[in-house]
Amino acid sequence: MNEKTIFITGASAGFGAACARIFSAQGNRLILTARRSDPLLTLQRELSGKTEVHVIPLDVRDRVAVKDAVESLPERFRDIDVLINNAGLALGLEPAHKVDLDDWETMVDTNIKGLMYCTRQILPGMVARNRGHIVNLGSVAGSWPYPGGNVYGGTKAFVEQFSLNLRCDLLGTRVRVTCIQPGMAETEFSKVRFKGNEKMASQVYSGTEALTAEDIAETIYWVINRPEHVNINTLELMSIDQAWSPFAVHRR
Ligand code: NDP
Ligand code: 8X3
Repeated sequence: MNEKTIFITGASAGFGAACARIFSAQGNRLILTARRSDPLLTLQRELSGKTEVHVIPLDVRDRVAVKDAVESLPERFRDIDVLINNAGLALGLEPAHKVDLDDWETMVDTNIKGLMYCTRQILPGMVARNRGHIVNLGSVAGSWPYPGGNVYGGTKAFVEQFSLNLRCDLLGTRVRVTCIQPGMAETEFSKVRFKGNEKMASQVYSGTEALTAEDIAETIYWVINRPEHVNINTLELMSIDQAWSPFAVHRR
């Protein structure tokens, strides 16, 4: 693959950090963003022998900050070839009538609006150059309902449909769009969902061989490295230890 400039949101942990590592190996230029700057700087030090890394502390919920971040990129990082819209989170697993409304709002602001802001800011350059690839992190939660999935699953259903609709708008260009839909993967995801409760987080993966961040990064690597006329629309993957359950039935 030719060298690319890759903009990753949520690169301070999990899938985003794993993507940074796998793409650094090809000598791609990386723009790493997330709210926490310390892990980004650590990653920059780790990868700087392999490739050029530009770090931007960025909260994707801040529309003005997203615009400033993209507009003030150094010259060498300006022509973004790949946008990995990965920043996202689930908060809580409560039934809808008990959730904290702030949690719902944070998920909508991050998983939907943040992804929209980054896409709208970076896509025009891709269209003008007639090349590019946007990879959006959806989830199995966007297709398959589960108790407590309420707004998190709703945001990921948005990500899938938005990705497909982008392809409709981009028909006739060489800009590709892919929605990756992982199942259970062991990262900081559950620690965030359970607000720092490590015990509850570890129970999610206990006794299973969950997907890893590297599994997702390798999948994204594969998707991006298909021949340029091939667009992977959606790609769902799960651990061998995860599947669906029968319909739940309430009996009186
Ligand atoms: P992690 O919690 O390990 O990483 C999430 C990343 O998102 C962190 O780098 C975090 O950085 C960043 N982030 C969160 N909020 C913001 C924000 N407002 N602005 C910028 N960055 C933000 O989770 P994963 O790596 O597992 O998750 C990555 C994506 O994959 C998410 O969209 C998630 O919904 C999705 N996903 C995860 C699955 C899983 O089981 N793990 C399965 C399916 C999908 P910081 O806190 O520094 O801002
Ligand atoms: C994360 C996977 O099953 O916890 O998107 O919703 S799940």
